[in-house]
Amino acid sequence: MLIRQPPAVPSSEITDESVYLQRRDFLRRAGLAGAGLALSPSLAAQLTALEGDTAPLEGVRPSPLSTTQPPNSWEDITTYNNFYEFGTGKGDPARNSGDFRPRPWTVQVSGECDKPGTYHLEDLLAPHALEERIYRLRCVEAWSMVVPWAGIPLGDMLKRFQPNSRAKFVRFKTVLRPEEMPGQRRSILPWPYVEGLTIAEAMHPLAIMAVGLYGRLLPNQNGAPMRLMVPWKYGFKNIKSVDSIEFVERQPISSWERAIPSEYGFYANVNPEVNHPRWSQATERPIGAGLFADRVPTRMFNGYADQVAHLYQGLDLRRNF
Ligand SMILES: Nc1nc2c(c(=O)[nH]1)N[C@H]1C(S)=C(S)[C@@H](COP(=O)(O)O)O[C@H]1N2
Ligand SMILES: [Mo]
Repeated sequence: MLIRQPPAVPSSEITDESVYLQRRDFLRRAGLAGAGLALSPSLAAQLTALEGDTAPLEGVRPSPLSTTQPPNSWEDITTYNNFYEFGTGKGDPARNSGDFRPRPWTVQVSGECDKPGTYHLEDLLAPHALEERIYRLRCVEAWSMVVPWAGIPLGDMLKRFQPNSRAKFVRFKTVLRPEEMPGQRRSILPWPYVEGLTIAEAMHPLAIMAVGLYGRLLPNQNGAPMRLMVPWKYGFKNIKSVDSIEFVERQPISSWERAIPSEYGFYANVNPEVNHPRWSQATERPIGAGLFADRVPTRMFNGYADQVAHLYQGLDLRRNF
């Protein structure tokens, strides 16, 4: 039985989920949600210097963009994963990612922008406040979870690279390290994993780069040290362990589109009316609800339609799936 409880943290420091949730509710009731604690340089250093994959983070502020739905457990979120670089089984990423080294970490920024370069992760994060974003996650395989991420708005990070007028899309890439990622030694997918967004999607306030989970550093199996989280799209858009950000003029081709173009489109917005060629997308199975729990209806844009539908006005979402 695999329990991924944080290693090497004194038990006095371990924030158990219920305490964590109480503290969050307290902060919300106390109206501290808007108190903008900027990410301190020490915290920025912490993010890259700490050994161990789940050290606690400080100064994570609640966000009004979070759902009030109860999050899944740490156990669910860290042992039921898709991260094919570590194998295709749901338990493989937790089991096989122990040798992955997410610190120190650099990100290559290139393409249509005025500030390209190689950036240390701590420098990318330092100017920003870490926010908690509790989001629904809907996998294209028709299961779902609710996850309390910690991260920064993607748009705020991207603006600092000063994209120019030719930057119509952003292309993200996962690190290529077959020596640390056993799945990359087999041709399960075209490696490295690539994903993309339109600039308008990337600048949307709901889109974040997550660096934490449950107030702790992101575990390897969830995409350490930094992964995308765009909650109105199917899970596979949320590329993990990002080491490259490229501003491009043409729509990038994602790994899933390249592998199976008839099944996976570029947009991949959650849409209960457009079925996967091999299964219905009308309902989903909430993870953690128990073996005999009912499936629940899937919502347009995963329930975020009020915030994001305007991005797709005039686009035929059946053809552009
Ligand atoms: N690099 C990479 N990113 C990835 C994947 C992957 O296999 N490789 N799987 C995707 C899929 S299908 C899903 S559902 C989510 C799962 O994120 P989680 O394991 O943190 O819940 O990650 C996405 N990001
Ligand atoms: Mo997924």
